[in-house]
Amino acid sequence: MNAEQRLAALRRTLAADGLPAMLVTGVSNMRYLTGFQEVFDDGINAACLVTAEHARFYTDARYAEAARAAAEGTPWTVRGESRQMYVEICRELQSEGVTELGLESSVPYGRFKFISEQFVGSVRVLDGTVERLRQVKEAAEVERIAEAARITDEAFEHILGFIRAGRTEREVALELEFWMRRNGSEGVAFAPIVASGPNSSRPHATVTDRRIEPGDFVTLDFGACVDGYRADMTRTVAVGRVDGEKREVYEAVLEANRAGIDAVRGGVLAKEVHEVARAVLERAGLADRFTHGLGHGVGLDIHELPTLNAESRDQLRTGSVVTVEPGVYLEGAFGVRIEDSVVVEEAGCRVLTRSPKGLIELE
Ligand SMILES: [Mn+2]
Repeated sequence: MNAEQRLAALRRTLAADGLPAMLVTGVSNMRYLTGFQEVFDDGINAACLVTAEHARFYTDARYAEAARAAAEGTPWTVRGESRQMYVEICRELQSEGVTELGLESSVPYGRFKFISEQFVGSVRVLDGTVERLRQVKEAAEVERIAEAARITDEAFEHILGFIRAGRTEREVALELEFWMRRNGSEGVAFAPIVASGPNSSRPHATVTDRRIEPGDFVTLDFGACVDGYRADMTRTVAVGRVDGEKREVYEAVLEANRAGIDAVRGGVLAKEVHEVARAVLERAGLADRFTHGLGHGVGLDIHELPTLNAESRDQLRTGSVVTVEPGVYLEGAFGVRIEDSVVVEEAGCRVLTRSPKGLIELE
């Protein structure tokens, strides 16, 4: 991880915006900027202050030792003693003569209010600044996502032998999670979705105790996580034989997934890729049942830039990792979604999730 390059890129952005300092508080943004390993957990209390001269990581005593170890050899200075982090931040900014500060809108309101009152100067909300830097991945970041995708593929192969009529969605989700964690995933990229039968018509169904029945589609949307980097994949499998309508919908979604992947390349507009996949479903008479965007960037967060949907103004950039995930949802009946994570390349893309996509009918 190259903390120097990432800091330099942020400083260029701040200089272009005429801003002398920025306080970064989003956990994934802090993780990205510092490159620290083995410091961040879900409950971390920390803030990164970046000025033209300084890069300071503020945290409390619970994280200070780990942060100091991680900061060795990086441009970051760790402040870990203060019981009142934001008092110290405001005092230091003032002593350095900083009169304008950029904040992320994700900063908790109580802290925003405190800074607004204590900081002697003006405060500006700068959203998406670090997120835009994160959009294009370094080779080492892509490697981690690829490794997460590899574990995800192996988990899929494993779970095919576990799914059968009579198992509950919760049992399948637990087995997926357990298998991934035992095989190198740190936690999971997100709580796995296991949606069976009529539940599969809900794109982000929550896991239930429903027992899988013969003739069901089961949608599995899940991913592993390696050094903070996530993979995202969805497969829909049949349990037993499925009828003609289910097959037709499955084939249409698969064709849309393949067409979307074929349309990904550096420089293309994200909305054009969405449209290519949507057009396939339109020809199948299913476009009105494709109710979400085609995909999203993935990395330290499961949903990040760029956004692939009809309204997006994003352009796909070489080095981004994005998902391609068309779905068709017939309320009360069933749904099908097929999703892959791909790296954008100059003339196309490289698919990281390699699990089979032809219709699988489990015994
Ligand atoms: Mn996704």
